[in-house]
Amino acid sequence: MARTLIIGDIHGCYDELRDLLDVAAVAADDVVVSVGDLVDRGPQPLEVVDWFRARANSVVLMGNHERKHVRGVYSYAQEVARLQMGAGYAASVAWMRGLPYFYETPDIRVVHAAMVPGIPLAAQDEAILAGTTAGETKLRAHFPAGHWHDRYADAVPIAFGHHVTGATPLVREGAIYGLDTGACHGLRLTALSVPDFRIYAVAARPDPWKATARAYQVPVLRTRAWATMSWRKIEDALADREGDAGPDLARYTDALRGWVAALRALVPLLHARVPVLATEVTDVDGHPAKALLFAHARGRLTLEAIESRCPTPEATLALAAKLGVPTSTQASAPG
Ligand SMILES: [Mn+2]
Repeated sequence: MARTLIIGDIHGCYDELRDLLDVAAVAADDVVVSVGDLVDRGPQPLEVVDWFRARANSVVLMGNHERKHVRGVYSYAQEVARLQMGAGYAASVAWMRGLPYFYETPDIRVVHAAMVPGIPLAAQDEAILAGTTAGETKLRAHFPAGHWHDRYADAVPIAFGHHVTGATPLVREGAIYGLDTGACHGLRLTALSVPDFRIYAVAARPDPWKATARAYQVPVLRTRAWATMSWRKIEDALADREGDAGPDLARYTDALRGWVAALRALVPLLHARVPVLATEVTDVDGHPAKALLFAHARGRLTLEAIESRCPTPEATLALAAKLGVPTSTQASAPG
């Protein structure tokens, strides 16, 4: 008889998914259900997504991590996943848009994060089901003390993920099955088989997210639009990293800070350039730097005025071009 195999948060851990399917001896007519959070943190998100997209008897629920991609709410883990998935990213996110928020059979209910007991799944708040930040806040309002699943007494048992329960699942037989056993943090990937209510689990590789976070520090920094960022934002972005510093990080950030310093050093040169330019220009009115030339003519050209016209690398380079100051060494951010 065909089973339903419900798998906890996979988070890009494709090797562990394959191990788990082997251990559970999944057959073609078994229904494989993911509680959601297929992507982010682990090494192979696209392989995981493609496996589910290609499998006929499968269901994937909307996790809070899929919601982030669907809504374009990016923090570091989403930026890494976008790079990992490369050319397959856009189609994967388009597919994520259509994911359901729950799955239900006469034997089992499945949600990503939580539900309010006693209310039908179709009437639940999607933010609570998916475990978004707003959903977590709403859930706390329903359960100011304790967990939603402590109060769960509905007739059909429920499986969910979202909160890491440790290396073993959170089980109250016949009632609740918390299946997020932290695969992406190096613990385990766990599944519940229904209707036999048997648990399968496999060990994860050593801390996949730690390794992935390190490996993608420089690739993620390379995607930043440095040229149009303020000096403060550049400094914040360089300081903002996830996990231990990877081997290439210091080299890249040093190169970028050197580029910023060279651009900042242009400002006094641009200030000093205006009086010289004034002696060269015959048609001040038609010159691209006419405002600065007029300010100089009135004796009002301050260093601060130049500074305020250089809020970003791009603006600094543009002003240098207007004033005829060569910038070949500062022209582009380090690659
Ligand atoms: Mn998760």
